Amino acid sequence: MGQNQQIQTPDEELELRSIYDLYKFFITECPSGSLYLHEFKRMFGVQNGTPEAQYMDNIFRAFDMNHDNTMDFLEYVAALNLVLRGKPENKLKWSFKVFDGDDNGYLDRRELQKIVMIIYRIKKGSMSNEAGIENLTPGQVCARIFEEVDVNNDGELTVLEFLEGAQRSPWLQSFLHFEVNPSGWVKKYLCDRRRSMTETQLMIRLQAGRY
Ligand SMILES: [Ca+2]
Ligand SMILES: [Ca+2]
Ligand SMILES: [Ca+2]
Repeated sequence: MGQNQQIQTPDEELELRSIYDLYKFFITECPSGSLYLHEFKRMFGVQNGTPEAQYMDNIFRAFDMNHDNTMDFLEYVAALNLVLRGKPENKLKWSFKVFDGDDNGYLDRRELQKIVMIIYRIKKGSMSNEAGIENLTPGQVCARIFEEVDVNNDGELTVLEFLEGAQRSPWLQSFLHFEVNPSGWVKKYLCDRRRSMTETQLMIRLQAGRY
């Protein structure tokens, strides 16, 4: 007997539910339909001047696909869908986009070193053994990534080199898994929001036109 019905794991259900919630939150936080960087940071409770804020700068730029310095609803949902539900390859493409500070399609040492340093600051004191990077400086992490991934040795990584390198290198996989976890931020944000506002309160505010 064939099973035509797709079975969802509890995690997948949670993710679908999260995306639905994010639709609602976007509408309430951002009724104009466009979100600026400072609003994006405020939404996730990130303070200016912190390493998290620097990371958010890169994330925001990756979301803003048409480069108009605002994030619209479709960009927001497309990116979150990728972050929360994307295949591993798409998640890697996303990481590449976040790392590629000037968005020119190439990741150079300066860009990589900058993002690795930000990640180190965010994770300060909690570098674990799982990624095997606990004894490496950001410079050493950066050098090792280039050593493993930059196959044509031209000092820049293309998306293809990055994807193939991550497939070949368990070390890089564990590093990326360890540090690139925006879905964790999203889930934390949703939890905080659920705590601070019940669905009923949300509906009342919406109906009252307070957003
Ligand atoms: Ca945009
Ligand atoms: Ca670049
Ligand atoms: Ca290269």
